[in-house]
Amino acid sequence: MADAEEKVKSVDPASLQMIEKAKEQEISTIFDRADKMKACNIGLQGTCCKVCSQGPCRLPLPKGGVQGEDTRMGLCGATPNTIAARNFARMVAAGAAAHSDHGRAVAEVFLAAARGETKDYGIKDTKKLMEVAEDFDIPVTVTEGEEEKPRDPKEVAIELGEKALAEWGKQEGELLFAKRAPKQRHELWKKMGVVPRGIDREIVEIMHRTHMGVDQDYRNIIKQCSRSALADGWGGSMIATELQDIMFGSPVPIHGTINLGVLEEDQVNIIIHGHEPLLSEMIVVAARTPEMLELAESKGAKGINLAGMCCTANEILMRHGMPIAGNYLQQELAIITGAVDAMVVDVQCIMENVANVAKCFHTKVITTNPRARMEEANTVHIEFEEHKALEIAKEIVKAGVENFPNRRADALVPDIKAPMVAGFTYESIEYHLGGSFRGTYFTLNDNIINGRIRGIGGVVGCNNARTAHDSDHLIVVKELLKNDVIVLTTGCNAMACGKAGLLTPEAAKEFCGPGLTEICETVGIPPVLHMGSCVDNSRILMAATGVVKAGGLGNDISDLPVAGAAPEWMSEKAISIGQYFVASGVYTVFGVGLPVTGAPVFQDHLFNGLGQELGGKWDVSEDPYEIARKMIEHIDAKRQALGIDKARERVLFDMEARRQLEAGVA
Ligand code: MSK
Repeated sequence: MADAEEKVKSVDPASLQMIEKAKEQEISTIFDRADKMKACNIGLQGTCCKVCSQGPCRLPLPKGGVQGEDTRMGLCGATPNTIAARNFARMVAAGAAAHSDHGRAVAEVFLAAARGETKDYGIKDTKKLMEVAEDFDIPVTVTEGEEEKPRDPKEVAIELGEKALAEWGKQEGELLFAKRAPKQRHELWKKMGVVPRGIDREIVEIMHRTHMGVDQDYRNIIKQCSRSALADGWGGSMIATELQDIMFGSPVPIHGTINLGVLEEDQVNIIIHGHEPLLSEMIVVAARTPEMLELAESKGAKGINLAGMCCTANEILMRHGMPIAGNYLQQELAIITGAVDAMVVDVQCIMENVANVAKCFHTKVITTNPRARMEEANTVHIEFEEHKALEIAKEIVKAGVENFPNRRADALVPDIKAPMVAGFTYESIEYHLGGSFRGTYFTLNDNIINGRIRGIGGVVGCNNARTAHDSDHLIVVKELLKNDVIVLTTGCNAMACGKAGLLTPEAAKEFCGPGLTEICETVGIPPVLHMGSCVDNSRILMAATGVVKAGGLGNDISDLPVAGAAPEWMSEKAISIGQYFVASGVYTVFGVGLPVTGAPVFQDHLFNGLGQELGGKWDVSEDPYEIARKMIEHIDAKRQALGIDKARERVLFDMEARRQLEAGVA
């Protein structure tokens, strides 16, 4: 496979070192498997139907495209549009379910904590508790005689927990956070009939409608996609973010370090990988107890080093400044360092192969969630239970510490890591770019209007083994920065940016156009604002809403000079996120490819039809430069529509800059 070997697998030097080590030791990683296994062409087009046992019916595009009438159909008569729309909808349902089930688990623990049923969790942000309670129509004051007094936070928290949890099972009405959206957006949703009723209901309805022989109109299917995705973004995900902030503390900008070099050769290294912060918060507490530190010392270790991976990493970074070992495509590579004593996993984005890689080293893989166990005999299951969370966290840390003496001599940690600043939220952006006195997004808007900031790019999402690791993320983000577009980021994109040094205030001078450089230097912020994990994309929705509400840039999110992208997306959650951004009015461009090309009419509906209905629409490009160009063009069109466009030159990368970026050195 000479050809495959020449393909750039990553632009991250630490990852490349470990990919090389894996090759030398003949350990299979996703990077080799991506070379060996080609994707199914019909699946890629989205036109393989397997919703009944008469198929799978495969409807690839004919060579040269559809000429004349499209007569393709499955055994039941399902058209390519129906099939692709059903497949797409099921991705939305799975993604919305994953985020929302995370949110449900948080709401359950929140309620247990509020009721005093678990002593290990409490309320850390009372101010936010009261603010969120008000959005849930919960009274936060009581009248005593003539005096109005704040209500007991405990009482408010119980009521909030109950109301939040009820959002999953509601059958009618509207999700309570729907009215957080700009008024015009909320009205549009009502007019279109896409305001979510209850979180579970919308997801179940997608599964029903996409069952064999039910919804046979791709436009009607995609309408339910909007409703279900909105139940994720403005429901399950937003509730998760808000309740996590109240319980664990709202993030504020904080320093951190990222990349495989955060692993310490002389300490116990425990990687916490997955998504839900419920257990990882407790593991942070457990690892700092004298009992665990003494145990580590007795085993010959100089301490206990906790490092995160994937979105759990973002959660514990944002609130505790804990180091991040890497993003999605680095999970096998972290174990290949030989320095990981335990990898603790919960839900989502955990590759099954980590158990196989762990067999080649001493690493203990510990599953912790009843919804996500592993078959491999070398994994152990220590189940999280909120009523004895700290006790279980200690048991997990102990397992990692006791494994330290089993480490082999050939551990090799790449000496590569980068400093970064994370922890930006809707509220902290308001503070940094609006000012504590004004308490709005006024200054941000002002700088968008005067053109120093050309627009806002939300760049988020996964890594994908079909593209060079981190490369497309970085190209898109650097192109935007060069053109004065400030970037809000979450998930694995945030980690790619962190590794490349984009999450520091100093990055502004090196990477940004003059207007954005001036703002970042004046305010002292990085040009890329790390806003958290996948569920924290809800923070981006709230930031966009904050901009609308501050005034001067239209009345709806769809009026703003804003665009979204997921250059290296891979998970179903990304599709749900994309759909809720689109339904919220955001032009959203995905990289890698979307599984809709086999159904051109349905694709056109996503790429154009939705724009007319919702003001937001999908787009796709496998070229990251084109993704950035499309985003900037959209931003400029919005500036023009708002009458705030100025003659300004777009900065284009010359060939040398492109080559350097592709080589990962720019
Ligand atoms: S971890 S969903 S690979 S962003 Fe949230 Fe990264 Fe995508 Fe998982």
